[in-house]
Amino acid sequence: MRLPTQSDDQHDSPKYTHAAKMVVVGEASVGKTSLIVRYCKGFFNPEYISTIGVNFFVQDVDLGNRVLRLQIWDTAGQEQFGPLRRRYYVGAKGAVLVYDKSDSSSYQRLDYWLDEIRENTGEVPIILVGNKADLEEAVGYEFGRQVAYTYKLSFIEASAKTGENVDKIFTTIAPQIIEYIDRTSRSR
Ligand SMILES: Nc1nc2c(ncn2[C@@H]2O[C@H](COP(=O)(O)OP(=O)(O)O)[C@@H](O)[C@H]2O)c(=O)[nH]1
Ligand SMILES: [Mg+2]
Repeated sequence: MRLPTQSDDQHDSPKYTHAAKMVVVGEASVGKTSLIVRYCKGFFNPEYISTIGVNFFVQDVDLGNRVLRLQIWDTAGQEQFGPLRRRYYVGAKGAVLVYDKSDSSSYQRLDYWLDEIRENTGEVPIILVGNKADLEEAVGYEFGRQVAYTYKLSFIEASAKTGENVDKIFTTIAPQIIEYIDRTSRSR
């Protein structure tokens, strides 16, 4: 038997080159927690997810030449409490804004969420996500794309249930966050 050594340890956790906090926001029940759990844990389980209630997950995003250690913050049921939520944004270097493609009411609240993100984080990169792509759609691709174009956001449609495009959300925003960190730390 061989005892574990420090080099085993390093092998298990690849070195990251950057680290950042990122928030996931949007109306209640659009699938924010489901997307985070799908990405970080690799499964979709509605019953378990509703009871998690943790504040954040840590996940390394491997971009080949760089690795971003993301601290992904979930609102954990705080969607309704505007003033309390301000603290949640402190230090965030990126945001995922989620709406539910199968429910137009969440789409109609996007400018409210965009205002809140911008007010609390400034010009951090944001990716807009139309979730629940596996269901019958109420909000077409063009509608999401138009909001993204107007506000200069990245845009993707995904499904936490099937896993479609979920990794792509994070591999799309990660290089933008790295670029944002490098740019803002140089200018200080
Ligand atoms: N069909 C489908 N249901 C989803 C998807 N993502 C989340 N849900 C369901 O939508 C409900 C709300 O999801 P949840 O992750 O708790 O939303 P949150 O309030 O934004 O965190 C749950 O019943 C989920 O199982 C998806 O991509 N497809
Ligand atoms: Mg949630």
